[in-house]
Amino acid sequence: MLYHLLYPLHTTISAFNVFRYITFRTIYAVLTAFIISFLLGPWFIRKLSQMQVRQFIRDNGPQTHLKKAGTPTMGGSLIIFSVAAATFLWADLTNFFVWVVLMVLIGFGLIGFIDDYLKQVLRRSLGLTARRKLFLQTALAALTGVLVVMHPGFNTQVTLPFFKTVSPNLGWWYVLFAAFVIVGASNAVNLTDGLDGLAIGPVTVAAVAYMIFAYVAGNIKIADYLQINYVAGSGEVTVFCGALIGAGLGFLWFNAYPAQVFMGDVGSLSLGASLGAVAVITKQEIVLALVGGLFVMEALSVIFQVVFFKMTHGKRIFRMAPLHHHFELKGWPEPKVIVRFWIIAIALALISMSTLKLR
Ligand code: 57M
Repeated sequence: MLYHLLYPLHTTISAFNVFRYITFRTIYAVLTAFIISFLLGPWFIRKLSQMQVRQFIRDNGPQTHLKKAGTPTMGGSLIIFSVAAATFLWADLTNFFVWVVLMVLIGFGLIGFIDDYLKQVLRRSLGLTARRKLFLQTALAALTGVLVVMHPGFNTQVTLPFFKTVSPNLGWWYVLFAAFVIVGASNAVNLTDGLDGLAIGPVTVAAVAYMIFAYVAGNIKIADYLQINYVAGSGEVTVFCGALIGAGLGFLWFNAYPAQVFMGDVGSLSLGASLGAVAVITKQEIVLALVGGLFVMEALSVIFQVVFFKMTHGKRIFRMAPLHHHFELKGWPEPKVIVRFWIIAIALALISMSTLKLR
């Protein structure tokens, strides 16, 4: 919005030329989203409490979690509001990809919202059935895939990290692939969201990595120099990633141990899906498994645990899945698990950035 209002005035006020730059607008998107979520946070948490939007805790989890009963949840709605408002203010709203990522953020947010709402109304920790949730997620992710594949100039090749000459062209199969990336990311972040700050920290780290990927993919000179896929228009997604970072930090302020609020499915599903959509748009799809390696680890721990549990009629690989519960039950204090997982997420994001050069 500000870009459309103020940039045209640069002919009279030359300082307004600065609104042209993605870097400038991204910095302000970070700050705007941070300030919104930080300032509205206390009011929003109070409202959630008054409306009795409080977490029900399952009694089969680690005992340390029982004291978390009653913590307000669905704080993800504030993250979505902050990201959308900051993107709206600072991005070029004629850009197609900006609308695609906003659609994914809000659409997956709605799915999560329905799930959370059912949990609140039914007053138990189960919401939408897994099958219904997966159906809604897949439908929205496939629509996203169709929209990007149909966008003029978008190529359907997949970028393999470390191999610059191998990039298979999937044609229309790319829609399925994109849907898999988006749904997978959405669910993996959801599984990770089980300790204070455990999901939002690595989501913010991944948003930093994708902010850089989006900037280079959208800049023809840098993309050419690095020999990566140039995606015309994807540079504007940098502003969206900036808004994610700002909103993520603002939310972490309140979600840090001991959490005053949880994000709920409305937050975890939408944030994961948004990262997936950004990975698709910037053509850094496979590397998401590395940037978000922590989420992959958590999801794999669940898959292995469930398969092993079924095959052996009740034996377990981990004390409890997802992985963070395993370490909790081993006696690590919650903040130790959280910070160590953050350290892993930062290291993985750094390694993933090196794929821009190591090709
Ligand atoms: C949601 N949600 C948290 C909060 C958050 C297939 C199975 C492994 C699925 C998995 C599952 O349901 N995972 C997805 C995880 C819940 O948090 C709410 O949910 C939102 C995210 N969707 O925003 O609203 C609890 O997590 C804790 N929490 C925090 N801080 C936060 O900032 O402490 C969340 C955010 C909160 C709070 O305690 O109540 C969750 O864990 O429910 N299921 C599981 O994770 C279960 N694992 C399991 O059953 N494992 C078995 C299987 C695989 C064989 C095993 O290993 O033996 C465990 N989860 C819980 N208790 N709570 C086990 C039982």
